Amino acid sequence: LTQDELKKIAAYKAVEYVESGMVLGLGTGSTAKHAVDRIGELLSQGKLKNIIGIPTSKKTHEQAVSLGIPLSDLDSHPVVDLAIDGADEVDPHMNLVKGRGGSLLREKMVEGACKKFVVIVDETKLVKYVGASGLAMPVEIIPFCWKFTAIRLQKLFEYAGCSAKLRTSGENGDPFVTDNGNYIVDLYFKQDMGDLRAASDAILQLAGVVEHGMFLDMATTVIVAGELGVKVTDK
Ligand code: DER
Repeated sequence: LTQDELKKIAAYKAVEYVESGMVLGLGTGSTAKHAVDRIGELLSQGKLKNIIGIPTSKKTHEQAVSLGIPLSDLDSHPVVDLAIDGADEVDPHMNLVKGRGGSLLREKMVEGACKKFVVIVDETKLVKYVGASGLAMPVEIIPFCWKFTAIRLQKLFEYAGCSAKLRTSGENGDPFVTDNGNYIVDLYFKQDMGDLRAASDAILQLAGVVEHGMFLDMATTVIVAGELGVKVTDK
């Protein structure tokens, strides 16, 4: 099975939790895309009715519009019944790294407002500890004096061998700009950060930081699709 086929299997399994009448958080990324497609399909077949989608990015908003999924926002629906979204890393405590697609802020707002948050991943996303993949742990920051903020983030995690890099988009090397008009500094770790809650608090205390990509104690269910089958873990 290809990685994308595994993503699709996890996504379809998650959509089994969707009931008619729900307000749904619609995730962002290549795995969540399959879940949104599936919801659109069930709606068009009349197997799901009266769904309201709360998209976690402009990209997902466009996908949902093209599928005819009725959409709204957190102002109109401050409580969301269920969110389905992917993740870049899942640790053994169901802590996540998200945001490698750049949508972490709206994802965290929507998923923080959910009664249930179902995470869908293929098995390559499982890690021993957050940051262990050596891939980015994103931090959304305001553009003003981004270098000042990036250096302070790097210093914060010197003990974990952290390096901070401004995310650029395209070949011209311009800074990547999020849906919210902010920049992203990607943090790369060589060792375990240790106490993630303390790390989260330290990041958010830096003036100029908007949000980070660690989703701690937020997932209620994790669905992992692997070569040997699908594994569902509840909090
Ligand atoms: O950017 C994000 O938060 C995405 O949900 C990411 O975490 C997972 O993206 P993928 O499903 O394309 O791997």
